[in-house]
Amino acid sequence: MTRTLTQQQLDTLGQLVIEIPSWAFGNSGTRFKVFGTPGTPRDPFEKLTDAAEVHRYTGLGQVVAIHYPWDRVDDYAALQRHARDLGVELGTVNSNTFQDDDFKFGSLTHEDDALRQKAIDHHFECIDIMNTIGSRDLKIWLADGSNYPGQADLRGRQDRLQDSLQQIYDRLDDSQRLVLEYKFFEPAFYHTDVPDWGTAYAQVSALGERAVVCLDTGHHAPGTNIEFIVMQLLRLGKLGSFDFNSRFYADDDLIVGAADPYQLFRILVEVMRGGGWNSPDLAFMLDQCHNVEDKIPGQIRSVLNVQEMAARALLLDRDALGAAQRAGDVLTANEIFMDAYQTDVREQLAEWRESRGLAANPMRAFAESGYLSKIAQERVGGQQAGWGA
Ligand code: AOS
Ligand code: ZN
Ligand code: ZN
Repeated sequence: MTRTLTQQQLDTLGQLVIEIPSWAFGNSGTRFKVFGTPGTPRDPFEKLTDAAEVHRYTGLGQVVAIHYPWDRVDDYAALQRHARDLGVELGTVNSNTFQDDDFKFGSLTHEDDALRQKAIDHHFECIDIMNTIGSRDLKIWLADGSNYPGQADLRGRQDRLQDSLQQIYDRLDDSQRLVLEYKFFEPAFYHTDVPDWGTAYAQVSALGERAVVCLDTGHHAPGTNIEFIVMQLLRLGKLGSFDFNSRFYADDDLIVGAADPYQLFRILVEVMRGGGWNSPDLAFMLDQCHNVEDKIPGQIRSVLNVQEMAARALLLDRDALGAAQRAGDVLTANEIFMDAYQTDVREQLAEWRESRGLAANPMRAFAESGYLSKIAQERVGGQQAGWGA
């Protein structure tokens, strides 16, 4: 069956905002090698200049998430002004307690009060930045955990985590949110202090209404039904944001929709079922690294993949699906679901883009713009994706 998006569905699609990570524009790699890319940004201002290219060609990527201290600058108001001059906006501030020797055995969970305070203070600094740039979300991902049974007191660490998060939460104002991201392994391999949505949910629920969970699609054991978790957190009013990416094996941080586009579709169906991308406030963030591909087109491909799957999720005939579900008609229900997933929306989206003054084919338009060779000539000595900060 051929299905096309209605004007109303296109309008809903037009409200999709994707938040792109500043760190996607720096060089990154694995523990084996970091390949440098000519033209890599030399500072956070240049990362924003590159991020704005994604928005220029797609009309998506209006918001850019920053990572502190990777994106350390003297003047955050100037960084926000620079973003706005480029037509984008700074968004989520991501904290970082995973690169400091002091936090080898934990940060917000640390046994040593002085070191735990240092980790809390780091988050206070992030909140100062948020206040300067007018950011809503403080996102916390912790590398805290242990490698060997017996190494750590699992329960004591949960208690200290709760106390640390409470202090951080209390520092936020009424318009700001604390977003806690979970991950079941890495860099710790025996236990992680926030391994799963249940732990994240328990921790944020104890804090208050403005504490929510971030679901990174690469942070689950193989075979996990991620869309079920999306549904449950939305149902509980506790899903605050996504870190979208795709993975084949571990936390691969590959282009969203590259490994398993059907999973992305299923997730977006639950987002629609839960109220859509703007209700409740849900940050559609990407958390990706481009190790071997060019970074700006890597991000353009990513936001287009999200948009395309969002369009297909909008095409799902919910009334017919509901009727088939109620009738116990398993195969018709599945057919209706697959019909939406298998609809090719690319041509319609290209026409729609053109009608909004955007390039029909953003990947090609960017490639033809010559931007990559321009920055390769202009910029020398780009930094890594923040690790050099
Ligand atoms: C780490 O695995 C997480 O996905 C975090 O979101 C982290 O802050 C981000 O990936 C940057 O390294
Ligand atoms: Zn993440
Ligand atoms: Zn991750």
